Amino acid sequence: MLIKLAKASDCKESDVTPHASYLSRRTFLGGSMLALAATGLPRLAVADPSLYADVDPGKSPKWFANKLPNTQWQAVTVKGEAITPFKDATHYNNYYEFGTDKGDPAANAGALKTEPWSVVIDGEVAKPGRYALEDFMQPYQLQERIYRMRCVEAWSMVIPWLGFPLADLLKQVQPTSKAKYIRFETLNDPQVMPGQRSDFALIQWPYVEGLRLDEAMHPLTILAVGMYGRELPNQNGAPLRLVVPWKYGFKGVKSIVRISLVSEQPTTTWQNIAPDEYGFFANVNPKVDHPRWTQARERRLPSGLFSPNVRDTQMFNGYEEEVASLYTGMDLRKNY
Ligand SMILES: Nc1nc2c(c(=O)[nH]1)N[C@H]1C(S)=C(S)[C@@H](COP(=O)(O)O)O[C@H]1N2
Ligand SMILES: [Mo]
Repeated sequence: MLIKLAKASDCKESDVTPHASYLSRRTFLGGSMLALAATGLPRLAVADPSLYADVDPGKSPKWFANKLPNTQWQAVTVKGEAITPFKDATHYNNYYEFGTDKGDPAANAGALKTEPWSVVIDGEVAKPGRYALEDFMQPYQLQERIYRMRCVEAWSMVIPWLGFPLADLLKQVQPTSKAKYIRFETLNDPQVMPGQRSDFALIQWPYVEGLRLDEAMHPLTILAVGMYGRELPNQNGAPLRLVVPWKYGFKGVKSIVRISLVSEQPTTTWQNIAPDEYGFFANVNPKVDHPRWTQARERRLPSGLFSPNVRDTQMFNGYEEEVASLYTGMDLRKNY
């Protein structure tokens, strides 16, 4: 039996999640798109890589293992949609710093050293600073969020992330009244990132992305450090990446080294390259086509020649109920 969950926007978040409240907190996650398996089914250890087929458990750092939600839980998923196999999620990637072919990030990102790692918080905040990743993560317990991910190129996946709400970080660092947007930067290191050395010179590194502050505060917006019950593989943006499930995948900036609160809308990487094709908002919208292809449908991975696995794209990637109110009165055709 499946139980429908409350809307994500019904959730009231507290800064830190004690283990005991983890299960009850899951209930806000769902909206119409998540379902909670009822009691009676076998209970599984949370965020256990063995839950997912063919997962290489990796060797997560100690701080990571200590943050796994260790309460017994019941499986939560995107209702009626299978989780994408780990192999596809880790071998069909966009991470142009490591090359533009889908297999390049898996082949090249192994050279990225994610320990030690530090994150700078600056701009319009009461508490700026530079943090070692484990200190940065100290206040947060990891939550598992199983989200659809829709790339602007019209393919999609369903990925079980491990992360925490970006809103919780913002509560810690305290944006000033001048902060209207948040800006993220990926590591810039041509020595380990062959894509930054190549003649794909259209991109001005580092990769930059941003959100309006209310989008950043939305309970569905998370910073992820893991997926499939383990730490993020490098090609997926280790050790820290943004996940905004109602937006095209390019908003999900990888390997973050800097988070800035700013008063003006930041210029973002893809907007800078082709402003008529990639907007700042980049909300998934089947009614607003890309100038060169339709956005009405998507290929859900795994997708092959004989079973392309094509499905209709949903408004706001299926999270309309939760996020539509962020855009009331906005022309989504102009603000693509
Ligand atoms: N730094 C950086 N972040 C990035 C990209 C990139 O090229 N560089 N590609 C984006 C795009 S287009 C997508 S679809 C997602 C892909 O995430 P995945 O490879 O984990 O599926 O990462 C996004 N984040
Ligand atoms: Mo993408």
